[in-house]
Parts: sequence; C-alpha cells; structure tokens
Amino acid sequence: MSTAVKLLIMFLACAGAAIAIFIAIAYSTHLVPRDQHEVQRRGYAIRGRWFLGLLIFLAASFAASIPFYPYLSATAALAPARKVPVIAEQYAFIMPSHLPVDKPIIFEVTSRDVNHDFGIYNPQGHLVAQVQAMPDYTNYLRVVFREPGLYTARCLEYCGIGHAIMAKTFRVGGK
Ligand SMILES: [Cu+2]
Repeated sequence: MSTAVKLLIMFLACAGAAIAIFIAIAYSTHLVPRDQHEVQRRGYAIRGRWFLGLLIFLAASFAASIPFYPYLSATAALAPARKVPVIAEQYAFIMPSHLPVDKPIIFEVTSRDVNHDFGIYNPQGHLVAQVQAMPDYTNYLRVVFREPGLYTARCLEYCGIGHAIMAKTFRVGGK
C-alpha cells in the first residue's frame, strides 16, 4: 500500500470520527436538558478524586525517586576525590593544565564575573561533562577521565564578545 493511500485512509478515519462527534453533539442538544447542579456536582466529584489520585501518585513518585537524587551520591563521593578549583572569567578558565587519568576528580567551578559554562570535551571532541559556572556560587562536577590525551574546556553559555574563544586545553595522564 502506498504512503498516499495510507494517508488517505488515516484522513478518512479521522474525518469520520470528527463527523461522528459533531453528530453526537448535535443529537445531544435535542435531549431533555439535564440539571446544571447535578452535572456540576458529578464534575466536581470527578475532579476531587482525580486531584487526590494525582497527589498520591506524586507523593509516591517523590518518595520512590529521592534515593536516586544524584547530588547526594556526588556529595558522598567528595572525600576520596581530588578537588580541582576552576575559576571562569571573561574569557578564560583558571585551572590546572595537567590532570590524572583514572582518578576521581571534583571540579569546584565558580565564576569571577558573569555566568559561564564549563564544558569538557575529550580528545575526540565529544562533550563528556559540563556544569554552570556562576558568580558567588560553587558547582561541583565529578569526573573520572578514563582515557589520556588532550582535553578542552569550553564555555557553553554566551558570556560576552569573547565567548567563542573562551577555551582551555589540559592534558590528562602522561607527563
Ligand atoms: Cu561564554
């Protein structure tokens, strides 16, 4: 069956359904009108149950998902990792140019002026981790570099005229 025929069948099915709904509505207007308060009472009852169900669902989802909250595990992993401060500023990253391979690292990322973003690209040019760099606030980014080579940190949030050249290369592993 060609695509055009499939589309035609789908169109006819939808059009038929729409026409059936219109006919049903037109027909229903000829029935004896129902009491407004009765309709309203039923509607409010459905709404009340729906709201209660939604509340229970949301509370259960919240309780079930809170152990997976990623920042708790990230904070727990702070102790054995090496802490590496990163200061972003227009238009550079102040950070070490050599980092170890296969060792957990916590980047402590902040900004000296405006909002920036600290995005780490691996030697193949793929983004492997990123976090916001904000003034007066430190964000923690936990990374384990599994492969040695030349990595590049780039700003991923427009921060001014020199944003496009805001990058810092650093070596992972080796000497
Ligand atoms: Cu920028």
